[in-house]
Amino acid sequence: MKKNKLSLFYALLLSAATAAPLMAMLYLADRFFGLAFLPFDFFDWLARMLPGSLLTFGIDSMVDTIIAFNLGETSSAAKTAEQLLGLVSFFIVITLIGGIVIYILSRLEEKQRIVAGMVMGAIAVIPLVLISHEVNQSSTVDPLLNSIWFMALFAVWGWVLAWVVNATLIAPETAQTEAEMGLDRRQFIIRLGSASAVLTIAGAGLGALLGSGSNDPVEIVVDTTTDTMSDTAQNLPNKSAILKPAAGTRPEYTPLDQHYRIDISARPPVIEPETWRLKINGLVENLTELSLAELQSDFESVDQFVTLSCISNRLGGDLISTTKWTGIPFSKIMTLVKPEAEAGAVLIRGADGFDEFVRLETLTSDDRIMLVYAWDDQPLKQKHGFPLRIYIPNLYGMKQPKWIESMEFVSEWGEGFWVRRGWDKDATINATSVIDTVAVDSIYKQDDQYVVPIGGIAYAGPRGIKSVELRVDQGEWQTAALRQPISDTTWVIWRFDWPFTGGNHNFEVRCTEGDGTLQSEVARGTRPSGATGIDSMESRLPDPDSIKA
Ligand SMILES: Nc1nc2c(c(=O)[nH]1)N[C@H]1C(S)=C(S)[C@@H](COP(=O)(O)O)O[C@H]1N2
Ligand SMILES: [Mo]
Repeated sequence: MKKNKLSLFYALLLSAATAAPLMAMLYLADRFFGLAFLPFDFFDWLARMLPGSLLTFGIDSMVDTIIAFNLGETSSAAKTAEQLLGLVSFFIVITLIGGIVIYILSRLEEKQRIVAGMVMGAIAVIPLVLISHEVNQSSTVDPLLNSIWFMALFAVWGWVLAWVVNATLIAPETAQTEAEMGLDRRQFIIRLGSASAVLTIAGAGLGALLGSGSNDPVEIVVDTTTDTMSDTAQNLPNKSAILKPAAGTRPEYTPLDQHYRIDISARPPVIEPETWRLKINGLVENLTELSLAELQSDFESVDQFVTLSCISNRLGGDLISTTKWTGIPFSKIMTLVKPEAEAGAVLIRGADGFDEFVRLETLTSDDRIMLVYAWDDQPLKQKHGFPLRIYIPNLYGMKQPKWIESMEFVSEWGEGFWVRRGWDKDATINATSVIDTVAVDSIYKQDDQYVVPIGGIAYAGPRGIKSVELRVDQGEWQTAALRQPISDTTWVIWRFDWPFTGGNHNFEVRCTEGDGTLQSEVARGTRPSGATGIDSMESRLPDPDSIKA
């Protein structure tokens, strides 16, 4: 009889076989009914609990991988990597819990196992229920219903575990020898594994197929023909600018579906526009609540073309994008709520639990600061902060909360989400310049000489760009031509047409801010204050004499 008890290793093996279908069921329910998907909640919770350095290390390693393997655009690939990490870590946790449950069950009387399994399953899920309750913002279902669903599902899971234990332990009794017993167990685990795989694939496949999109209830689908540029993109304020970008320069106005996205949740919070209110409280004379409709109709809207950059954007990276922001000037809110004299800062909270303090001094320093409800002339996309975010020029994205729920006027500034995790407390944008292209395919002849267009962007937030310089093979810095920017808060496109010589060349770029300050040439990584340094590119050019006209 003693031999019949399961080893911990075997218990874990059996448990692993049940973990995948369990996750598939969670996924199915999420896709069909909008129930919370525990694996992502678990990861979001981990991300909030882990020390900042570890979190940054994790994100950095993912970005490294993405860059190394050229896995496409950084921010969406990072989001996918996060979700994968969520699935893997959840699988491990479930396997461990299930392994322990099996281990215990195998030591109970056979009659007790089913009830004990169901009870243990339901108890084991309680911490996960609490976690989900704490962090989930994307489920469209009442939290109580979510909790009931989890308890029920995990009770069933416990029942399955008990069944698995019974099946494994009963079978060997009919076996005559230990060798046969081992064979039986092996056959059983193979069958269990196959059943598990079939269930998992069926569940996940069904979820992906039938429930696609059901999780984005507020995503407003506008029929924009994907290949053509939006009206806004075609009618930019600088459309008559003379200088054309060198071929291969990133789009001056980022197509909205290509705008980078960075935030702390595997899935963006879902906010119902009808019930959502912006709450403004704390040290103000007029405590105020505003609906989205009121924000849009009671105040005159303003527009600003903005380049937003993440403090995690590496030198030459793609966590920087440009679009049109629409909203109301923050000064109008100040007039409305009348801050008290002691107010020194505003604590802005997002629906995802993100928070950030901004000094009142900063909030009143620039009349372009605004509460934003539209991007690219459309309501904010869910992932970009629907229904409301803030724009504060001169600061990296980490200081500009999305999904704003409340703004509390407080006496003193404090550390916000990323500052508590070791990032710069001011997060002022660093001037940066980038080479996007050495357009070898666009070589052309000018005054009897072949030239190659070289181009890219330069950006110093609202401080503007005065000049951009390029140097080839460590030679003299030479002034590039600048395209008139879309606005005084967007990046500037530069271009340098170089009368080249054949062979391999090294190109470097640097810029000077509006007030004459040269950008930092010191090579420095993103953490804690944003990357700086000289961006460079190597390129091989043909021998001009060998080019046929
Ligand atoms: N509520 C909330 N706001 C947030 C964040 C977040 O995680 N939660 N991330 C910030 C960071 S780090 C950046 S770079 C910008 C990115 O905005 P985007 O994803 O719309 O491009 O949002 C900022 N606002
Ligand atoms: Mo960021």
